[in-house]
Amino acid sequence: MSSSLRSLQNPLIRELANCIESVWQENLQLATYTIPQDLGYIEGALEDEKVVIENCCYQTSQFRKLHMELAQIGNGLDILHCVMFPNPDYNLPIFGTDLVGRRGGGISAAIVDLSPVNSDRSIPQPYQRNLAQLPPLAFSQPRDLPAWGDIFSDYCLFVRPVGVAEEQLFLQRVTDFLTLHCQVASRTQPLTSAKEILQVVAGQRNYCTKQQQNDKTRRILEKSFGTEWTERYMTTMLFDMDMELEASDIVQSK
Ligand code: BLA
Repeated sequence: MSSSLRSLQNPLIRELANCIESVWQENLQLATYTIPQDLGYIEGALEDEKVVIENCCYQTSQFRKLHMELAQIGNGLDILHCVMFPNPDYNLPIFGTDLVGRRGGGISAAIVDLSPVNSDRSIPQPYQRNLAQLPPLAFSQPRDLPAWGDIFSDYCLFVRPVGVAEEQLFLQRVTDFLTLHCQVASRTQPLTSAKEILQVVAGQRNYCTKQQQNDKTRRILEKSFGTEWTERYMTTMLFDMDMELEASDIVQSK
């Protein structure tokens, strides 16, 4: 990924972007993912402020899309967004993280989760065993999830980290979740039953539908790019449902 935007961003965002990329590279066999040509690098203007978005995607045998986005809104706001969408025949949770911060200032929102897609809303055993062993963390400013946030697991961490120590604690927790996720995913065998595959599809569909309801993301993009473009971006680049097509191919070939 081009480091042009990253080098200008809030230091925690820069550190997290570097960390995500190295954990991916160390633990997964990354292959190219073709981003629609006009959505890789995007510039817009929000109330006369420039918005720059850089997208970086890969795919692997377990994941249909690994997506990291860096955005710079005007001179003030920096954003890191990252989601790992498993293939529909892998019963894996969805790793997601979002960081929203000020360029010479602090981070207002920091969230990370391994979100369940099972019909019983649980994450697979190997995750639970490992996550239960992580030390509990105390942040001075925990944040409440919005109503659509019922997609997140009990392990979800959503805080406003205050000071370098809390920022580093958050970074460490993301690294732990991500490393565990890549390692479990690498050992996981694909599902063979159509019924189970369709359950994963339904779980991913619910995740994407709920994330698309995040008005804070939508509003920022709409102000800069308009409603039509934003709808396309949120449903193709951020939270696409391409697993539906892939799943029907897999189920038919069985
Ligand atoms: C919150 N997301 C936000 C906020 C902004 C954005 C401005 C409000 C920050 C605050 O309340 O302090 C903006 N986030 C963006 C934009 C993009 C983005 C513009 O990713 C991309 C272009 N959001 C995700 C993912 C998760 C997520 C993957 O993209 C979780 C895994 C969560 N963001 C999330 C949540 C909130 C948030 C839960 C708080 C929403 C609320 O309080 O209503």
